Amino acid sequence: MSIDYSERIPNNVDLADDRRLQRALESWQPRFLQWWGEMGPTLPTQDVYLRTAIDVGREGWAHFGRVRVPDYRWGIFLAERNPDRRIGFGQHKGESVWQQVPGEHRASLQRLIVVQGDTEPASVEQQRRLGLTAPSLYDLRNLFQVNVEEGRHLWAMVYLLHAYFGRAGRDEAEALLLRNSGSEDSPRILGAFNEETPDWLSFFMFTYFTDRDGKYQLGTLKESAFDPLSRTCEFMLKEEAHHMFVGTTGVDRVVERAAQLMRAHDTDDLAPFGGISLPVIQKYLNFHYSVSLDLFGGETSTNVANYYSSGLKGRWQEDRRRDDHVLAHSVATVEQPEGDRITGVEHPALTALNHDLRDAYIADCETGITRWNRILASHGITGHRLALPHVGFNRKVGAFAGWHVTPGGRIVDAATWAAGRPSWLPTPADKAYVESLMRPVYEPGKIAAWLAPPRNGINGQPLDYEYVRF
Ligand code: BYC
Repeated sequence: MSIDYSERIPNNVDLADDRRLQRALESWQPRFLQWWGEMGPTLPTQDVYLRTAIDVGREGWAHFGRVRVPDYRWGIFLAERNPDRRIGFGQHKGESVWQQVPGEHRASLQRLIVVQGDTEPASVEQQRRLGLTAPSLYDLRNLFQVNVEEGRHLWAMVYLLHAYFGRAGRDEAEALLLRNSGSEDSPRILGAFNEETPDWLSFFMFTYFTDRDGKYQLGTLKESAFDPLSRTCEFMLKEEAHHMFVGTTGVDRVVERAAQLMRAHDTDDLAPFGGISLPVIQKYLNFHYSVSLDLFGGETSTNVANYYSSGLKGRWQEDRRRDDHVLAHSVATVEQPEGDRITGVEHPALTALNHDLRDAYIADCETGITRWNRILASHGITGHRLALPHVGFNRKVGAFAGWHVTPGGRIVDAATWAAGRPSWLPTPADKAYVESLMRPVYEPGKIAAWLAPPRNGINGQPLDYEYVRF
């Protein structure tokens, strides 16, 4: 199912057949470009070696080439339609999927699409200054790739709002460009998207932990009975894989350089040698992991029970679950704080679905920890381990909000928390140190000293390829 690039808005949804929709989106397009100009990457470039989607099929969907970033062809790409697709869960299980939005689910679906859409431009805003300090042209190119694709994911949600939600949808599409990350007056909807991404260690942690929340949320929306949403998310997930690759391998490289310096100088304090010490890496990890856990909403939620029962949002890999896919009589155990202990409490499985998704996410996050500890071990470093903090650590949303929980999972009082905080979360001094390492390295093949080089180039290109030209 190839994409028509002769159109003003590249698409595979036969936009030309619906003049009204086409006109509406064409009038949103200049506003998007204006937003990109004002809130997108600040670094001017001549061109960047980027991939662009040319097909939505399994093989060969991407084309690589040098692109002037403002000329990137953002468009509307949905995975191929399966005419036999049926609803896989909830009260409508077994019925045909919906090609239109049922009136009774309009508000909820719109809300889910707006929340999803809001995160995409938010991340571009958070990352807009990182181009000024990239550790290599390879990394700079990856940043731009992530940014243009987040821009396209915004297009994906805006298409749904315009095509299926009438006037209210068009208004929401406008509003997606008006809220801004970190703004006092009109912030982005979800907490993590109002945090700063001021340095590249934060960027790697963000693409590891926060983009991974995106993978899981998109995975649940891919199950949706609303077929256009499902198809959109299916294709977005393809693009998302590279974003998490950037995070995984980015942290790999920081850990690798830390390990090399620890061995070479027989010390844990890497500041004199221009590396990032493991305790600082751990603190950044603690921060990004805990704010990303907040993105799953409350452990128990009637919203999610309703989304599931009515077919709007499924579970991660719904079709691999061996149960009735209705869950009316199932229960699940959820940890929650009680006095000075954390206990498991049984809830109806339906209300615990955010927790269910979060569990799958946590298991996935553990794979990164295993890999980074393996890198340390391969350098003979056995006394230090990275670890995920306890789920209750540093939480603002859900059962642990308002509680003080240590990374090890102990409930403590406010004073103990305040005393421990500098060893658990990045301090102003940690941030200033990481910031001091952020110097652009824009000579082809060269790389900043605080991280190891990548193992491979992009799309088979050598590491000294000129990935970005100025
Ligand atoms: N911050 O019933 P509750 C991505 C609100 S990332 C602020 O516990 P629910 C990406 C909630 O909206 C994936 N508010 O939770 C990554 C609700 O408000 P209303 C983004 C929050 O509804 C990197 C109230 O609190 N996609 O794609 O079951 C780069 C009670 O909530 C937060 C999605 O999230 C928070 N953290 O689940 C680029 C998917 N958490 O409605 C992109 C769409 C909760 O009572 N969204 N609230 O006014 C959803 O599925 C759900 O809305 C949530 C919350 C999972 C977010």
